[in-house]
Amino acid sequence: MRTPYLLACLAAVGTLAFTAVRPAAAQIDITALNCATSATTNGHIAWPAGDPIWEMDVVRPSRSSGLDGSGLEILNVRYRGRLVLKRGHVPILNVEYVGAGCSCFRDWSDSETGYCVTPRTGSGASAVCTGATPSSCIYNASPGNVYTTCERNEEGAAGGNPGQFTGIAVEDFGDEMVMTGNMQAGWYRYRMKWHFYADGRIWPEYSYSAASASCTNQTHRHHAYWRLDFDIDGTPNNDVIAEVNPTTSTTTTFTNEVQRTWGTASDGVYWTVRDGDTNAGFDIVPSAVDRMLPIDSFSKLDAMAVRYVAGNYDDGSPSCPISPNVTQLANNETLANQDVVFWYRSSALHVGGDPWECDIVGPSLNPQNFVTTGSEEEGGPEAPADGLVLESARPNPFNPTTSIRFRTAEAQYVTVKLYDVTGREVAVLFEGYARENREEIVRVDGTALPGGTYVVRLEGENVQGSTRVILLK
Ligand SMILES: [Cu+2]
Repeated sequence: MRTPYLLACLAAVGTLAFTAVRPAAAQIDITALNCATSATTNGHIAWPAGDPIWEMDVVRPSRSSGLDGSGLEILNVRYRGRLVLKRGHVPILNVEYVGAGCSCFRDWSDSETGYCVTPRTGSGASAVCTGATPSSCIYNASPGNVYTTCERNEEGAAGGNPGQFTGIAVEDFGDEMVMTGNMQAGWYRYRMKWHFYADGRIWPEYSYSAASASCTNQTHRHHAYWRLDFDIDGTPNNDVIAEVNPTTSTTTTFTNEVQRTWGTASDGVYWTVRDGDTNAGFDIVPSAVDRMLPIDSFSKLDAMAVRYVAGNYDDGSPSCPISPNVTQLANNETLANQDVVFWYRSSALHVGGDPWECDIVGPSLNPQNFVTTGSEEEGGPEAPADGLVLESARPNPFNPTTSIRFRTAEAQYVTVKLYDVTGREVAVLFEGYARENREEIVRVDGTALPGGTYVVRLEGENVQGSTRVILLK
């Protein structure tokens, strides 16, 4: 049985499934650029240029709000002209050590470190940026040129700053616009990205990497707390947050402030935020890696629905763990007809002895009920094939692995294969029974493949689709 709700989901997400790749020319408008150290916002970004799907004000990490900064901060985010987020950022960032001697640290997110945004030669420890370092605090980089400590670590190099650029890099990948900030706190290098897709999805991404030190070589847990101040459709006092458990078919609307956990991973718990008038909003879906670390006495919560209080961006604590004062944010006040804020924890387990690992986390924000008319779609994404949501790979470009999510409206047998540009089949990525409207994740492992563009093609009994991935080596 498909419910109207699920149909609405498919309609909203489906428009993004088969987006035409836009030309690689500069398609991002950067205006109101203000790099002064007194600036409260550093610039306005519109993408694609001319007829933007996404618009927002951005703040570089060194200017970000909160006690310890909050990373690459976005303000006044509009999707197809409609306000969705008043503010998005990460005001709380903790590291928790499993072994003795290092305990835990509250890290800061307002110290930027250099990275590469221009073409580079070599890789890993020998990677070198070529050309002059852009002087602007917001730079429109050619897609694929953003190279931070995370990528460097993944290529086996020890920590270090791979370039001199600080500030915000923006890239246009055709069906996706990505903004990047790169930060440093002690031994750690934190990369924060916002991915905005033509189909309305948002992927807030956090990546944890490090330099080698006695503590970073111990097993530890990273916890970033996203603060998402939704003001869907510009009416701040009528957004509604709910929790959905698809396994028990339960939807719980939060009438009062609350701290929550996603519970058993197989339950697939996620959260929704909707405008009380238009019902437009987002599903906030944890990624599998986010779910790897359940809450404990240190991390406290997976999600939290609270009332907006001006300037109240964190738990008021300069040190770890999460202050008991965080409960003052969620102390059972009513959420009815209030401006609501959603908090979400993205965490990663960083296993000792592998300090060069870069752990990439973050939920998926999937748009719902942003009904688009035919005229709005002209020149935009192609119409979706019936009954299939095939998302773009993330990350993309990638090295060495990436993943792609899909759902079919009806249960059916599905194969997903990887082809090279000549059409030669390279790998079978998925072969099996896809359940009715349940997300499946397909992994692409490029370890043994040459760099280049590949096509991922899905064939079902009554659906088909494809998406492109770029392996950078
Ligand atoms: Cu780590």
